[in-house]
Amino acid sequence: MRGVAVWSEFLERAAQEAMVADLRDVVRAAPLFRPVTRWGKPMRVRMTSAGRFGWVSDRSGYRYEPRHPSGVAWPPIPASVLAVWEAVSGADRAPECCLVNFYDADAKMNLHQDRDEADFSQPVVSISLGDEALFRIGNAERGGSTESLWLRSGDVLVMGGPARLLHHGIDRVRAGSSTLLPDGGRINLTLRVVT
Ligand code: MD3
Ligand code: FE
Repeated sequence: MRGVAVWSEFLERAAQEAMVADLRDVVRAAPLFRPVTRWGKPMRVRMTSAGRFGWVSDRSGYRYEPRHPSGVAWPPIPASVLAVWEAVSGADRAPECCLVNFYDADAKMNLHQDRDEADFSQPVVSISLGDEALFRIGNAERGGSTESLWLRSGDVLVMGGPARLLHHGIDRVRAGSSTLLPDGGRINLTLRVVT
């Protein structure tokens, strides 16, 4: 799909459950927070990170920081998550950030580009867990045609090469479509090389 490699059901149920358990440790050390845009508008998605850097947004803008807003270092990226990068990325570097996005039933993410990283030749790997979400992908420039795909729990995407700078977003989450998370919702992990 537009140069994005789609690995449907890459993770089986037991592997998804183990990854969620690992992510509970991440969120305990670095609690989810709701970033605001540089215009002060709260985002719909709650976030945290693992790794050497985490992605933050506030009135100063979007950037990577070595610490959670509370001042603690980000916890390490779980081995279960690193193993997915090793298996699918084809990259010669390790990821420096695992951004954790949590979507409740009403959350969405507007079309955007990921361009806060220094080296766009490095891919981004995405892992979906929990409720299904309608993913939309467009073009490197703003506007033009888009394509949509429902992402399901255990699906993995790899954005490399020209796909790395395509606009993308999440239009909606299908509440109650997965039993993975006891209280529902969707987790998306994106693994990135930052520097
Ligand atoms: C295509 N996350 O965190 S993952 C993000 O489901 C983000 O939470 C969405 O966009 C989510 O920045 C989409 C799939 C994805 C991630 C990065 C991409 C698709 C991409 C980078 C370039 C092109
Ligand atoms: Fe993105």
